[in-house]
Amino acid sequence: MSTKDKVLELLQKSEEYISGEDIANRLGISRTAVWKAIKSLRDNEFEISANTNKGYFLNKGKDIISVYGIKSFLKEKYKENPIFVYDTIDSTNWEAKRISMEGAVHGTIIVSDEQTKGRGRYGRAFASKKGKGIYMSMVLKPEFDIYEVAFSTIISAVGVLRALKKFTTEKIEIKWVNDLYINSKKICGILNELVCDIETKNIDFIVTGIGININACERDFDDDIKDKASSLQIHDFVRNNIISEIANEILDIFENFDKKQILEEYKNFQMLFGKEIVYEKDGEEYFGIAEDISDDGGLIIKKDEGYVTLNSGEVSVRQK
Ligand code: BTX
Repeated sequence: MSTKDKVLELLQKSEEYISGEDIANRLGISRTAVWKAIKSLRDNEFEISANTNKGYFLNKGKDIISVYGIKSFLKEKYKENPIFVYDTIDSTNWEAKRISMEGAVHGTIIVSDEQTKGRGRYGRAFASKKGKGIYMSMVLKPEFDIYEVAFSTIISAVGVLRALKKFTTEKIEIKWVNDLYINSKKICGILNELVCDIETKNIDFIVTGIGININACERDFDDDIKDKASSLQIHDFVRNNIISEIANEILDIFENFDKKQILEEYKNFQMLFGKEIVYEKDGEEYFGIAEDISDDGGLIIKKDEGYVTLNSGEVSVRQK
């Protein structure tokens, strides 16, 4: 971790001014090194106030997503992971796939303040307005068997949920497969994409794309999603911190993969259990009660005539 990153980490975590001397002592560096780090951070658009008596204070209100900022909250073991930050981009998932084709490593993080072509599932769009959310993708290269790949979906939902719970006291639920909801409204969508070798059945890479509405309010959503979308509605936040926590959690799960525990957590936060739902199969609409999750992540639905398991597709609560 560079001196600049260490100084930024201290400033990000501090609620008040810290003197140059204090920073120097805590990091075991000279006052000149502190000053150089502050200058370099300011060159990178960080707004750092200086007061001759009190020292330095990072203006967190600006909430700029930055490589240094993300790095400062990453666990030590992930601090060298490549991070790419954009002001605007078509889609972070596209970018993740582009750089993966050129050899991006496991744990690479791509974030943008805005997406012009944010993608959802089945070719749908994901609204990604500037400054209103987090739009990030991670390149993952797990040593999974291709048949276990559905688990990446479960891991990402649990990882994001674990991270977001640190920033809100609201109850967050998972809507199968991996959307996150608060008060029955979607606050986060996750799009997992896979590139694999059909011949060898080897996974080349998975791209996990995560879109979270952070501080968007009703007027920030277009008419078509106003009624069904919401946000974390937090105001005192640092997106760099949230992004890092998500990456920390997802990478930790992959590192110590405990299938049983993750599945249990995934089940505990399901929103649809016990509810009558509508699902589609071969162009027909069906109904049933969402009851459980199978060992490979499918949704088990109870019907009058028995049980069916959905392994993919779209479900919604039946409106009567
Ligand atoms: P999805 O197809 O389930 O979600 C898209 C649907 O959700 C839309 O059809 C619309 O009804 C609704 N929707 C659109 N935008 C929003 C929003 N901001 N909040 C709530 N609901 C919305 C879910 O697909 C997966 C989305 C992944 C998005 C991330 S962002 C980073 C990465 N890059 C990228 O292009 N996609 C992923």
